[in-house]
Amino acid sequence: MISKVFRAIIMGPPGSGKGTISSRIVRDFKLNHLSSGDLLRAQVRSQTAAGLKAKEYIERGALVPDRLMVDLILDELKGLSSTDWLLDGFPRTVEQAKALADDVAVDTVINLDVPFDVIVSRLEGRWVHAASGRVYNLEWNPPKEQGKDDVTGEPLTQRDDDRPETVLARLKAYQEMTTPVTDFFREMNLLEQFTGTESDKIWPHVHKFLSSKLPPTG
Ligand code: G5P
Ligand code: MG
Repeated sequence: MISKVFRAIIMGPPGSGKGTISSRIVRDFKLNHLSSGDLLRAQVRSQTAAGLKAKEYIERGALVPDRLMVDLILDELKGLSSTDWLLDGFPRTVEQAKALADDVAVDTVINLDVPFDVIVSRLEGRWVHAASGRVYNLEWNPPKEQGKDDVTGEPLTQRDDDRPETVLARLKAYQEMTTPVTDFFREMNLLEQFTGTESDKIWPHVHKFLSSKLPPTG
């Protein structure tokens, strides 16, 4: 069997379940998960030059400028060049998609098509473990112990950009800037669309699709 690295992208509106589905993909297929949002938030916490610049955009639910994003992500991907990876939240503009396509060959793009009306309430109830990116929802998948991460026991926090007015700005940015990216990948015959309102119903379809591309490891 020819051994080749596998490169996947997961896309979808804010709150569509990219992080949730990614953690299941990582569990079953052992891809390296790189989330652009988690990476940015780590840069903000460490107060790097990129983090300081990105902060004001993230806080108002706007997209961080392309140049900064492309440099940050392509640099991270260099470190993962010999591994299978899953990129979550990048690219988000056609400019970013072109820069990525010029640099690496992507095998597939998983697009989570979740209606906007179910998203806002999900994000109000989201709590995260910032260091790992693990996500919880008070109603849907609460932590075992209230306010604490299941794995480390560390405190959970809420994201600043999950306030309802910021969520609306993020959805608008998605509609305007990221929907054209799905067309870009569709034209390249790379887009696999998964439509639904519940991650548990979407997940078996994603699992089946990925199993046809690479064997599950666990
Ligand atoms: P992020 O961090 O990439 P978003 O907005 O794309 O942020 P987000 O909010 O991280 O996406 P998600 O990962 O798609 O959402 O969703 P999730 O965390 O798995 O699930 C959301 C919530 O719903 C959780 O509480 C989960 O438990 C719950 N949930 C999941 N499934 C279900 C279900 O079936 N039912 C229910 N009831 N609940 C469920 O980007 C953040 C910011 O960073 C910048 C931008 O400023 C962006 O706004 N940024 C970029 N800027 C420019 N270019 C880029 N490439 C950028 N990437 C990030
Ligand atoms: Mg996420």
